[in-house]
Amino acid sequence: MAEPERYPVSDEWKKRARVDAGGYETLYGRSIADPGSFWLEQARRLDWIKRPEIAGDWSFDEADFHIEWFADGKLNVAANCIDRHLATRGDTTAIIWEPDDPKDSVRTYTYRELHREVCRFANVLKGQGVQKGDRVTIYMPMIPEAAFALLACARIGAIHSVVFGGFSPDALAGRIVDCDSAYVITADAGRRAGKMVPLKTNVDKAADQAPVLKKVIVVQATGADVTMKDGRDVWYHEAAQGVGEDCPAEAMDAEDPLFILYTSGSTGKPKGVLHTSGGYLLWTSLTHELAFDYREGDVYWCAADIGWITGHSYIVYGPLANGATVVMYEGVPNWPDSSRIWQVVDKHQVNILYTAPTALRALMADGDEPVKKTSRASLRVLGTVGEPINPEAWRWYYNVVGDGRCPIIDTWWQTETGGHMIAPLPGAHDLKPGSATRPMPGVDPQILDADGNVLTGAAQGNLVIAKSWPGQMRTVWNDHERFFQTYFSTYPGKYFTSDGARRDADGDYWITGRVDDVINVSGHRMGTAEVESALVLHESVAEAAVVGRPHEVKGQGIYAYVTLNSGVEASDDLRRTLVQWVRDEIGPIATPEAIQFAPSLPKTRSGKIMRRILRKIAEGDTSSLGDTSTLADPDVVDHLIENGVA
Ligand code: 6R9
Repeated sequence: MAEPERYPVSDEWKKRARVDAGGYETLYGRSIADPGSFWLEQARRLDWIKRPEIAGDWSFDEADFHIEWFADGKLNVAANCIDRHLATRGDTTAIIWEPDDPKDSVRTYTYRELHREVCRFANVLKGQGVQKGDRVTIYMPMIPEAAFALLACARIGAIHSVVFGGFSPDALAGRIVDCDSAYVITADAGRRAGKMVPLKTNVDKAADQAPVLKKVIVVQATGADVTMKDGRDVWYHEAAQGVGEDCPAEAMDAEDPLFILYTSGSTGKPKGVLHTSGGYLLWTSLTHELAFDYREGDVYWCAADIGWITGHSYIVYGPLANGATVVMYEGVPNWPDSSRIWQVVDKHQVNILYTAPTALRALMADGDEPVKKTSRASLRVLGTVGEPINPEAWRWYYNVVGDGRCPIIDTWWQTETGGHMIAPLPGAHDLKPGSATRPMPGVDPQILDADGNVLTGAAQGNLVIAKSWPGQMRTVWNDHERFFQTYFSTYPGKYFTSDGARRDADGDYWITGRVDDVINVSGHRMGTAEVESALVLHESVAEAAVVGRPHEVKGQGIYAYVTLNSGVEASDDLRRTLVQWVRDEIGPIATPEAIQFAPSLPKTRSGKIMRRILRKIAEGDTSSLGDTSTLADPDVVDHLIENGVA
């Protein structure tokens, strides 16, 4: 293989690096050789009510399966993100909120103001009956109140479950019911790219399927007309009148739950990933500082949505724990025009920008001019997350956006990992477009072959993590057995990531993508099984099989094979109906790119759908279908090839 393109650490970065190449080796070496003392020392970066004396206590073995970090410690996550900064940074800006429409006003909150807002929000929640340990569903647009809501839950020890505002009422209802959440926090509506998202109306529809729901707290964000149900719905601004501006922070055990976040897997309905308090906060705070070389006074912008793990860990918890000034953006990168994101960078003098390859590819398609007409001189570090970044997008980010000055920090991690797992540290690692390079302290990645043999040196295979780390998820809500089965049964004693990876001769990691039936659409995880279940719910559909196929901007698009019930006529109308049906069932992110009607699907004699073949046909690559002799009816394949959707 040709020597990969390499971008060595610049002289300037060698000088300014917080952790240089040698420093990384020392740090990483200690974290692996002596994790106990390493992590107890790291734990000092947090403010503990009771400082822990034990670090990790865990076993991935079935007989003794348990994961705990800092279990004897007590802290409050919100107090770590707010109160402890008041003495030194009370007047520092915590949140700069940039509205969807550039003509609307920016809102800013200092740490002192954030304290007041979060305390009031917490008191409103208490006033509505929320108690420690209760689940609170948050279905919000990207407005400051969304961050207040998360932190208010953390302050009183309630467990938040954020549901992305783009999910449908059905998807929302499923998530409310799964974690028995009696409370929903929402807004009248949200704004995105000049359009209104009817959040409250969606909650009303979800409520019909979620009898457990008792109270809906509604933030007035747009003035949109909504109906309020007596006894159930409460306006936030009314409930907040007269509540106290101080609310004591609950002393939580390090292992008390902080939040649940639903994510797609290869089978079944979405899993409620549970993160706890101490280890998660330590992990997000440490990785935010290391990966982005975060410095006091930096303006930091993570352009994700709070509905995803990236928003939890790197808009709210990590940066606020570090006392950062965080830009929170309501809109999308390319509205009103494709210069918007760079204009926001200039407007707020952003130093660190963190976004997704899919956004970069969409912007890249509009050329360099919208970028070049802005200054971007404030930028120092550029991060990326969500999917493998293709070298073209990487180079564009580096050369055009960063003018060749800013290291690209390609961060590989998952909802399950809480924070960054593999990423270069600016100033420590040479960069290679498409490589996430090196593990974070304490992360012990291994590449395994299908039989579970550990491969050494340059190798390609399945990526596992051999040791626990503080930010690891602790369970699947209400289904600890599923937690073990999903992540620890494939390769006993190891956490299986479901990603494939390659390690090159320098020891740098390259993530090759999911090896399970999860599709990555615009950096968002979508289970093929979820889309299939939505399709077969339609009265015309007998059977469905969904695969991913490469998409220029989204990374992957959803391609669905649909077998209709007998007597139902295939038509373009029905195709449109089914696309809309899936959007209504799950949400716009699950929109199928293509639907191919198939009289039958290729199956093995035991009835298993041969997805490998379906993937190839969807990609239009029919020259190498491999062995089709095990199919029950090999003729099916010819029909599918002839009728493939371009
Ligand atoms: C943080 C987040 C996780 C999946 C993960 C992998 C893919 C994320 C990546 C990446 C290559 C990167 N992924 N970051 N692949 N390079 N830098 O995205 O969490 O939504 O749970 O998705 O995303 O396939 O397994 P989540």
